[in-house]
Formats: sequence, structure tokens, C-alpha cells
Amino acid sequence: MLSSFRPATRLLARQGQAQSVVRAAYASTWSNVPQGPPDAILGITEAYKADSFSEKINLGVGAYRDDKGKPYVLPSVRTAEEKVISSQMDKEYAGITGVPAFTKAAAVLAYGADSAVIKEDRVAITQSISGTGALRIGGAFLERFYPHGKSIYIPTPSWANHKAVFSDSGLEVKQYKYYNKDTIGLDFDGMVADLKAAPNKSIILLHACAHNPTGIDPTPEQWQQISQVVKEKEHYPFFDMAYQGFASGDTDRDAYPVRLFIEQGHGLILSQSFAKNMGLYGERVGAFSIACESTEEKKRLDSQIKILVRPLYSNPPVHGARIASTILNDPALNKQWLGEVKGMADRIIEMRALLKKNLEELGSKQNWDHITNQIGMFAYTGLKAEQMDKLAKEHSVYATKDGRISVAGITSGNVKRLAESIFKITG
Ligand code: PLA
Repeated sequence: MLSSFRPATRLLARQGQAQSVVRAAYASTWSNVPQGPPDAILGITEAYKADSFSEKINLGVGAYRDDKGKPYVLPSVRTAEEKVISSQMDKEYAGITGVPAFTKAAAVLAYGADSAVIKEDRVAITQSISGTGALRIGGAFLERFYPHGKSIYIPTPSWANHKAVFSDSGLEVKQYKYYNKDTIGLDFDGMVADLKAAPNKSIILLHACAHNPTGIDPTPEQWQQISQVVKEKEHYPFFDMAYQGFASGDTDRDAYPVRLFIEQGHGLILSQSFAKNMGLYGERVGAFSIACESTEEKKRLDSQIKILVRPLYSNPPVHGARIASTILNDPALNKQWLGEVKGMADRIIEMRALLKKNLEELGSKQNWDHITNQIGMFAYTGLKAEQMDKLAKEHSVYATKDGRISVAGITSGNVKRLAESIFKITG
């Protein structure tokens, strides 16, 4: 009650009001910007870095580590980079769509040299800022040109950034069923039912291989059925292929769904990343492409992709694309690289088995078969958010809240401590 204030108090109150008036007059332009939450995946690395425990383990972001837990630069990448440097190329701008020798080879890697779309020259393609950049170009292209609505369906769950990429592109993000938490497997019937229930000509995002975060991919037979449903419903497929080679160790095998869809006559959009399969994470090497019906259509789409990219970032960086191009276009280096991809995939498969074995040896009563049944960079453990919190706080084991762990961060040196930590919180 202001009237009962003693004079001194009243004076103070008045001064306070005056100060807030001054502050309001000089209020920052950005005072309306709220503090945002840390990124669901990249924020984990920040928390990990802030922990001083020497045996801390980072299983957050999907970045491959060698068995000593160190970032791994592929020997084929080192050799290619030396070649690029010794050839003393200039640093001129690339064209808007990037390094042509790279995009040409990237298309062959994805679609296959014998693919009709390659032979008939009907792939519209541009180099992109890794996989995320390709998805973002895809979002922008669809928002501008897709004639049958502005919605995109992504699986539940999906990579944490998909929703933001597509909604920032102006698309409405919807979801289809994918994961069955009871079986810790694919909810194939749910997925097919949702694809059937979606309006005709919907855009459907599909993970080509090594589904993130679940590590669960449809079988080839299931892909055939998915292709059939997508065709019946005249849906438009958008493949995100961020892990070609990382799932099975074989780049051709991992591209199966993309190639199947092409064979079955689908038009499609494809996002490719070379972050994981070439370990070029920070070089940001990727490609965005559209499999077109004809060369004439490809030319029109290429022209519009350029018009989209130019005001976004003008043209992409050249160094990483030159490295990737050297590897893809030099038969001996290409062969060496494929061996190294297989080496990474095999180490991950080995770590899955070792984690499961350690958990069983500790006497865990839970069934951990899903760890070895899943594929790719991640294991979707089934652990709950509170358990993931405990893992971080009590055991210095960092991973995303959804229970996803990056198997690529497990080593023969830390697997025992990891298993013990998981055992302690799950029994
Ligand atoms: N698509 C999927 C399915 C991904 O998992 C990732 C990366 C990307 C696209 C984009 O990768 P890029 O832009 O680096 O090529 N996902 C990581 C990293 C590995 C991240 O979140 O940025 C992950 O930890 O999920």
C-alpha cells in the first residue's frame, strides 16, 4: 500500500521508477530476444566439454572415433588432400552449383553408374553445405515449386534437426509412424498405414539407410512394399542419405532404397552427406539432387536451383569438394576409401557386440539384442530421459535425452565403464 509508505521509502520507490524509465528509454533493441535452449545434439558436446572427469565419455553427436577415442582422418582423405594441395589449384569461386567433377561423381555414387537417370543425364544436382545444406535447399525448392501442398512427412522419431530444417523452409512438418517401442523395432504396419492415410501426393522424407536415431532400417522386401505404397498414393519421396556406406560397410548396398525407387520409376529428391562416410565433417561436403523425368526437365530444375542458391550463400566452398572428388574419381584411391568405410562400419558393429557382451556379463536382466540388431552410427537404447540424465550426472556418460548413443564413440577402452554405468541405472 503506497499511502502507508514512510517518506524515505516513497522517495526510493520514486527513484526506482525514474531508473526504470531511463532503462526503458535505453532498452536494447534485442531485449525481446529470449534465451534459447541448447541444441538437442550439439549441446551435449558443450556439457561434455565442461566436465573435468578424465574418464568422461561423449556419445552425443555422431562423429566417428578410432579405437583410441580420437577423431579419425581417413588415410584416403589425407592422400587426396595432399594431391589437392600439391596441384596448386587457384582459389577462384566455384560456380553456383559447386565443383562439377565432384557433383558428377557424387551422383554416380548414389544412383549407381548403370542407373537410367545417370545414363540418360536427368539428375539435377548441386553441391551443398553438407547434408543439412542439401536438406535446406530441398525444403526451399519444395516450398517454392511443389505443386501439391506444403507439407512434409517425417518418421517418428527422426533426426532432431529435420523438423527445424523443414519448418524454417516454410513447410508444414507432419509425422508418420516408424518405431515400435514395445518391440524396439520397425512399426512397419503403422508406417504403411500412415503413408496410406496421408493425402495423395504428399512429400515423404525417408532415411535411405542407418536411420537416425533408431538404427532400424526396413528390409529390402519392406522397401519394395514402401515403394509400392508411395507409388499408389502418388507421394513424392525425399531421401536423406547421410550415412551411405556406414550402415553395411558397402556403399552400393546402402543405396538400395534410392536405386530401387529409381528403378520403379519414382521421381525423387536426394540429400547426400560426405561428413560421415569420408569423415569430412567440418569441411561441409554434400550434394542435393533431383531425379528428373527428362534432360529437358533437369535443365529447368538446375536453373531454378541456381536461382535459389545464389542469394542463400552464392556458391559452396571448394576445398572439401576437391578432396571428395579426388577420392571418387581416382580408381585406386576410391578402392582404398571403400575399404576404410568398411573398416569404420565394422568397428561400429564390433562395439555393438562388445557393449552387449559386457552388459550380459555384468548380469543385466534386460534384453540387449536390439543393440546388435540395429545398424549405423547409433544405438537406440530404450533408456528414458531421467536415466540419460543420471548417466551424465553420475557417470559422466553424455548422450542425447532420447536414449540414443553414438556407437562410434565407444572404444575397447571405455566399453566396460560404459556397460557398468548403464547396468547401474537399469539393473
Ligand atoms: N541427416 C541425418 C539423418 C543426420 O543424422 C545428419 C547428421 C545430417 C543429415 C546432417 O549432417 P551434415 O550436415 O553434417 O552432413 N547428424 C549428426 C550430427 C551426425 C548433427 O546432428 O548435426 C547427429 O549426431 O545426429
